[in-house]
Amino acid sequence: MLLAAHLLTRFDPHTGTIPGVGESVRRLSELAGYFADEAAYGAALSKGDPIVYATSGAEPAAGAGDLHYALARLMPGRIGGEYYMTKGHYHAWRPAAEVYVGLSGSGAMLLEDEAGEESSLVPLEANSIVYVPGATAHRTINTGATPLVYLGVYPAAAGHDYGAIATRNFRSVVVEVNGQPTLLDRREYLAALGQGAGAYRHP
Ligand code: S6P
Ligand code: ZN
Repeated sequence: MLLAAHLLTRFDPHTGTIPGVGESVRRLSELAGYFADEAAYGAALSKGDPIVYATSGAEPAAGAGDLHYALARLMPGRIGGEYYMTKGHYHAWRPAAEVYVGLSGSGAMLLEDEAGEESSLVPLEANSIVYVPGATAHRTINTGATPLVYLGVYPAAAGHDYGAIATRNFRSVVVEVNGQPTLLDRREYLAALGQGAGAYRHP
């Protein structure tokens, strides 16, 4: 059955908003434990609690073959050397893949396999599409100076598993080194910060 109200959604590619649809907002205070440099995180939070990212989801239908999608706006910024980023997650239904379409701004997606052995940093910007395979942890990172806006499309049955990332985080961090986004081993970055490998939570 064609549900006319669900067939077309107009959105603003510069803000990642859908007129008339509320956003789900993630502020800096909700990202405790995600950024590697805990001293820099505490210092930033003492100055305010800015919005780091906001999402607007659409769930037109929830049948076995249906799709859900979400627009997101990830703000520019850094905590220490690490760029503003999303929490990141696996899909609760592990085989569920996802397609990301960059709409404005510039950044990247950090993708990791579940064993934590492989990390890929894939550019995400206007006119680019990133395919996230199933069973892959995915986090979006804004490496630019303007909001990074993108669309993600995923199976309605995907669900979100934040627990694994909240517990052990990604194996890699993306930090600015000599003005360039650089993928580093979390353990080595923490050692360089003087926080020691004890703060590295991946098994
Ligand atoms: C949903 C999709 C995105 C994220 C968004 C926020 O499957 O991957 O819409 O929800 O990038 O990230 P997170 O990790 O807080 O859900
Ligand atoms: Zn996802």
